[in-house]
Amino acid sequence: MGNSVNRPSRLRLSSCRRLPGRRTGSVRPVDPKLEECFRPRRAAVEQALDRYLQPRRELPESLREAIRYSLLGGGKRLRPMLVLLACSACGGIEQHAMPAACAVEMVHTYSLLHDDLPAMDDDDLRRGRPTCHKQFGEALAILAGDALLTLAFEVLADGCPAEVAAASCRELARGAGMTGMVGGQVVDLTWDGKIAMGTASNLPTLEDLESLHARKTGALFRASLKLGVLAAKGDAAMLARFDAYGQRFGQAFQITDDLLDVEGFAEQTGKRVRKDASRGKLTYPGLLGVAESRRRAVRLVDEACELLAPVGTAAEPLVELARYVVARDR
Ligand code: GRG
Repeated sequence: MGNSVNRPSRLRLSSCRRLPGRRTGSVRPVDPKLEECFRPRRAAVEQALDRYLQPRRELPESLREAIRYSLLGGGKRLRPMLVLLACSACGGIEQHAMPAACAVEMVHTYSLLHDDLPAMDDDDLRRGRPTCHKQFGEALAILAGDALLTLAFEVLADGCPAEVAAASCRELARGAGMTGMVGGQVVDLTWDGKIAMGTASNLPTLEDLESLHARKTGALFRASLKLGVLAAKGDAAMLARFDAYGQRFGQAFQITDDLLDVEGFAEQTGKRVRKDASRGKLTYPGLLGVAESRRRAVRLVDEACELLAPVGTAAEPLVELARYVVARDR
């Protein structure tokens, strides 16, 4: 990586606000000091993403425009944040994890871009702007997604030492692929009636819903944490600990996403709201009610934070990020 990227590798919450012990059971507003902690990392990710999209002679201009529109058009950058913070929590240098952070964001952006297509979720608003296919047409949106997915693996292969690159490509492929995000998406579209059901099936249960989201959104969060640990050359125990945190984080994120669809506003979320109920989609608030869904999300975040307690102060930003995820309004 070049020197132009900020180097927040040793930034700790000590430079923000220290956590007063362990709090449980409460959602609280996001501390503005937390933003101070995340801002330099987000800026570094934006710069690195931009650099990966610098003009290459062989790249058609229309494709470059569609990719830039989608990849650099906002987004919370949660997954890159998880990669970088997991790396530093394991004692690694965050800069070493930047290719992985960008690769995960590319895969995430591709998934949003394809998910918004008429054949899938059919959305016209994403990150507060018209979706890629609304702006550039379906063919280019599909191809921009394809290009982002493949670029992610090129970035990983080029940007990491061989052993780390191989392990990271494997984790990212598993998180994104048929047993991860793509598999979850297929189940979701099957429930939606957009993919034919193979065999007759009963009404989905809470267990089915959890299994769907574990794949559709959870697997990429878990991959993000594992990529961070791998970049720090963390051991198997670290991988398992951060993976367990990622599992709870992903579930809490999804429950909050469902709650935002019920309670949020498009101006904040940057995407259409109230669409789950109108489409008869199975959601956490639909199954459990709003209050129980919220309690569940908070409980999961508490568990996630407990899991990182043995890591100590190095994991404080991840604790804060988990708390943010259930308190967010977008
Ligand atoms: C097309 C293979 C394929 C998969 C699509 C991730 C996904 C699977 C679909 C997205 C549908 C959706 C809105 C799911 C809810 C959870 C989610 C991934 C929300 C968007 O993630 P954020 O909130 O988005 O991190 P930003 O824009 O902040 O990056």
